[in-house]
Amino acid sequence: MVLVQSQMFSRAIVRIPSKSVVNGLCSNNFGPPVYEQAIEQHSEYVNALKKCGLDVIVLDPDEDFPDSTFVEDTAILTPDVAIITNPGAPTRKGETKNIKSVLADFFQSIEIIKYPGTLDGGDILVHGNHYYIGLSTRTNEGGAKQLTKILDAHGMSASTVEVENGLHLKSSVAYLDNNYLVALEEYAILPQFKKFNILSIDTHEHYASNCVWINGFVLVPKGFPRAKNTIEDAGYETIELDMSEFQKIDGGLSCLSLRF
Ligand code: CIR
Repeated sequence: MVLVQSQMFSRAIVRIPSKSVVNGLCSNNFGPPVYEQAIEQHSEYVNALKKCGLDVIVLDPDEDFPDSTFVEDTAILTPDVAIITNPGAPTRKGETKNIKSVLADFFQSIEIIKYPGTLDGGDILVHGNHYYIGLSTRTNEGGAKQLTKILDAHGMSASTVEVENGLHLKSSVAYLDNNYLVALEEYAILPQFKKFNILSIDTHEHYASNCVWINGFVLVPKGFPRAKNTIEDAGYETIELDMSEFQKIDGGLSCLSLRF
């Protein structure tokens, strides 16, 4: 079996939460995030990215968009091309406008997902040159087809996965490296993921299946001891971060940055 190493990252883009983050979209009853705590947790997140060796590009808050701190949803970054998404939630579509100009400094080739296709970055799981596209309430068939065509033109491949639990595909699945896939137990049994060494996460710790591999470290959310142990037992050094305020509005660790 070929062990696919994850791409080493050198940079990340993040956006500081706006005061309007308290109005972020949510599907649970945790109540609104506390702005000051969100700012503190975001700052710890940036420190963790730096500890992983990344140069962090920090964008100003955008009050017009309550969910704009979740920059991952606005673009897919590959070694050759950056793809600006068309987020599936109507209140998030405008978030892409500022990202394009930031990415233009780093990518010569920029493509765009267009209406009626919709696609959120949180639905894209990368494994080497292959991209798993989650079909969710945010990402539709049209968006998946457009992304597949763009990736194909750049020598990469894609396939789709139905997202039946969780907001995005990556709310439940994370690729680390060397064939290790962290997956919520019901995703762990999908035929598409049979070839991976699965680190299975039980339903009670579902939130922790959104973790992020960065240059050998794995960022994990605080308060999920079984998931943390499972990842550490596989040989990874974890960095635990308090994500309580972002969890309240369905945001996880991967959503807070674009890594490249
Ligand atoms: C939303 O519902 O769009 C935001 N409140 C959370 C987005 C989380 N993003 C992600 O999982 N990539």
